[in-house]
Amino acid sequence: KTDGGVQIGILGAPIQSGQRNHGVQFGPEAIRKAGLIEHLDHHVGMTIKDFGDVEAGYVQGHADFYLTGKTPLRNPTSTAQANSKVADTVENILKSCDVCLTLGGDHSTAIGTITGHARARENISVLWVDAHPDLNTPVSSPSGNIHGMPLHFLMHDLQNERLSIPEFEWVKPCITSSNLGYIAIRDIDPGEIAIMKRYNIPHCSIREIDRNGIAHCMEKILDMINPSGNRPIHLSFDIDSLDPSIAPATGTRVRGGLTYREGMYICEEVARTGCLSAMDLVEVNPELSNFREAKRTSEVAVEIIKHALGLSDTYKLERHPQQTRLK
Ligand code: 5AB
Ligand code: MN
Ligand code: MN
Ligand code: MN
Repeated sequence: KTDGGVQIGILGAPIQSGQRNHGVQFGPEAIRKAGLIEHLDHHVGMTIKDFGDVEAGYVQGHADFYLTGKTPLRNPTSTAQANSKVADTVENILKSCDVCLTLGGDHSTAIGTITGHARARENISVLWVDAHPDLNTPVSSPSGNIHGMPLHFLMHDLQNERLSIPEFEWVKPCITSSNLGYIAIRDIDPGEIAIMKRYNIPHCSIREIDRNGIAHCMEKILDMINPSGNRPIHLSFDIDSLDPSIAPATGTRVRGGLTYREGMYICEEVARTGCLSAMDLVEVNPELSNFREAKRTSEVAVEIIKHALGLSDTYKLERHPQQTRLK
């Protein structure tokens, strides 16, 4: 580790097996092509190290996991194997870097990134920015898609809902309902609502943002998941949290999302905590829209990342002079 300030490690996780749209595996490439590295490089007090892409090794036709009377779980083997590599790589990156940024890929990637983060740092908190809570169990899932289930694998409270799915044995619970917080959720399945209520999971739905404003919501949610302000924060940003008019190139668009500024404000407030230690930017699928919309979505993804890393001009303008670093 050099003393050149904050070290940011970047990893691509071109995982697609957690859902059924072709193209999300090109997310890392699209975000890089939109100029990610160029935008992050050459900032005083920040060093960038690109670790390339994890070998996702998608095997088409890997057996689904059948459940009686239910939609089968899709591609569990590919998803588990790729995520195991993501977990090892994130853990390793965090040995030499202050922050690990992972580019998805679908949101099943968070199984790997959060596991790796929790192995490398104690007491992490997760801020989940998404239209969806991604808290389904294989039984509650309406789709069988693992990108809608990553958190049920990881939460201590939900371990009794886990099925013994081959290849997932390495995934150990590492978060509880008091260190997970949601913001921008608006498309929530019945099983997810039940779990959120049962375990009192902190959240600010899009409706609460309508009512109280983004500034109040960010204050509330950060206070709940990081009360003494010293926990390493894992920011898991699903691009579908943003309104589809801003980020159209994604697989599960839900109307009525975050405005551009609300999305950026969330990230600026995370930067302001000085606690960001891992970030996922997931679900950019450049094949689900025309070229211009895909390019626009990737450019917004780059902006989201810049804001979370404290590189927005609006944040710099109000920042205290000695706060030149993330941590
Ligand atoms: B995403 C849905 N809840 O489980 C399900 O994009 C959608 O990572 C999940 O948030 C969306 O299939 C997963 C209906
Ligand atoms: Mn998601
Ligand atoms: Mn989503
Ligand atoms: Mn989605």
